[in-house]
Amino acid sequence: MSPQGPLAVAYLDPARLQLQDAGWKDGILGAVCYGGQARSAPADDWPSALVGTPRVDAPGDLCELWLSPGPIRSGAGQGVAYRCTDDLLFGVVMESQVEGSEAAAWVQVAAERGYGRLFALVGALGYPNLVRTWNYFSEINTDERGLERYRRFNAGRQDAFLAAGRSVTAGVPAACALGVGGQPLTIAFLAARCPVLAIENPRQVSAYRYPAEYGPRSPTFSRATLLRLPGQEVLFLSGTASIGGHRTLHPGDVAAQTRETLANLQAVLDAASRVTEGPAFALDSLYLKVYLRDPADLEAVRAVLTQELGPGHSAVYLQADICRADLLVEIEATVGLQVQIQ
Ligand code: 3EB
Repeated sequence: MSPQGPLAVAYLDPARLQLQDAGWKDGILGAVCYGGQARSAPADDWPSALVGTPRVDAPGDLCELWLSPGPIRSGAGQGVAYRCTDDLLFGVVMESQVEGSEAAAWVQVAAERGYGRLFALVGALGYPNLVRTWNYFSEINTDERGLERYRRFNAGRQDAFLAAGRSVTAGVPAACALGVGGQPLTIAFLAARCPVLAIENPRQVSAYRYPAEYGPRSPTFSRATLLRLPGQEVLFLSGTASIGGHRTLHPGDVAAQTRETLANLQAVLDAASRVTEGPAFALDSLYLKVYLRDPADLEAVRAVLTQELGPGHSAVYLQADICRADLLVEIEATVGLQVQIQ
């Protein structure tokens, strides 16, 4: 595994990790392992997120490995395991459910604490710029004392940004937030020493400006971030769904939601292509991660992707709850780095 730039990613079945040579781990920043069978981390000596999203398009689990030619250092702080290069830091924050009096608004408390620890860590180590966060927790659409859990998560997340003295609009990370049964709050993140360029979608109201009908505190994320590393530009596209302006479009119609989502991804790519120093970003060259609320929608969604992107496109499908009850599908992607699929 020798990525050509400072950052690369590999996708493989975690069952195969043990079969590799001893030295291969040196290039790994961290891992996010997706799948219902992912009961244990592939190794305990680097940051690993275990995300219980069943894979719906193939058997087995999917392990996403973030790679760098290094040199890579390991550490832990604020209870967070991390690995870092001179440019980048990858870590995983977990907050388990607390029983008792706090349990009522658990996700809100957990998000505030988890992001608080994250900010303390990256601040102390000198990687202040959040590039990308991946957020997973259980029962995302469940009402928790009169407020949907996702909305409580948004309140806790935004409070942590404010408590850390951070803007909740400018330069916020690309992100996704998905519901996974039985999942403790799990936040995988990539942070950088260098500034990160946030990119918005002209077809959508910025999430951090969503009106109060979507909850008392707006979600704190950008539609995409562009990371400029030495000799490499990497674009992180946030989880993207069938939202126009701030409204859900095509409720109940998964094929139409998929087409709308692709139009949104295209609009974000167009915006990013206006600021990149490299060639324009193309939708059909992305490696897509597709979250489906209902696994029975696999063929309908895949048919749209094949029609719009051609049979050569790359996508992997996972089952998860999307953060609005009327959204059936959400798609995220990363582009500009070498992707190894094994
Ligand atoms: C949306 O556009 C759909 O709360 O971190 C997408 C990506 C969504 C990230 C988050 C939520 C988040 O509002 C949901």
